[in-house]
Amino acid sequence: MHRTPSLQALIFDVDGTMADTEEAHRRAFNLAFKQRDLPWHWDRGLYSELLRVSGGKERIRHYWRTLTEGEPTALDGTAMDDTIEQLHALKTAAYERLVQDGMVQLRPGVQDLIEAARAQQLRLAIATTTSPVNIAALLRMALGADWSHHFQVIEDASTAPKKKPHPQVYQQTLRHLGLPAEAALAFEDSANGLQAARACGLATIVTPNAYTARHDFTGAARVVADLRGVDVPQLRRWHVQARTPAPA
Ligand code: XBP
Ligand code: MG
Repeated sequence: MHRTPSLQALIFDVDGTMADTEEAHRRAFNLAFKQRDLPWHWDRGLYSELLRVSGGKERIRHYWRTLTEGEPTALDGTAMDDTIEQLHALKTAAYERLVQDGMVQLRPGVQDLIEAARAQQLRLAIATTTSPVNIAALLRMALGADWSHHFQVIEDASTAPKKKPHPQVYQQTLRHLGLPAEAALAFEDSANGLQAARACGLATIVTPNAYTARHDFTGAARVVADLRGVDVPQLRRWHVQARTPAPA
């Protein structure tokens, strides 16, 4: 009989899971558009739709294409690529300032769980589609200058260019951990993230937020409001339950 490996690693998504960052991202995108004198403004309703496209650059490109659908755009591909790169650099700088100004905190229970997991020798990893600058800005504020020592593997937009729901970021995380999916739990907030984790066979704990509350979380091992009070024994129980086939 195939024994389920014990729980050895926790793999965290960043945006929306470790912290409610998307409001800061949304403001940063709008600041960048303003800096480039573009008449674009992403309100919460539009941003909620645009969040179905993972990756800031991909999101800008998707939005731009919807604006110019059917029209011969004045910009050729290279000019559009350059403009998107410049806009995203402005946005990332604006996001970093907003985080440094204290706009974003870790969600309830996240820091306690990270510390408890480390104390109980669970390995920690990050699997995100966001940019490395954004991870550092958030976790330096939340966990201190040595934040990266908490995580053995960090896979992000710079190392896994194919964005969720593509499973690349989770595939690379598991490979660099040297673990099978059965030995880990993933933590996500969105349908794209859940699909990427499930595509790798990862049991996934979902903590929705205001932007993702209505997403489809079919296949999640658990959907909980947040990680408040969730400890390592609880995760071990969820891990065993997720890997135990339901009675026929
Ligand atoms: C969420 C994303 C990111 C952020 C914006 O990442 O899709 O694109 O919205 O960050 P995850 P960037 O939930 O996987 O952490 O502009 O750097 O992409
Ligand atoms: Mg997320």
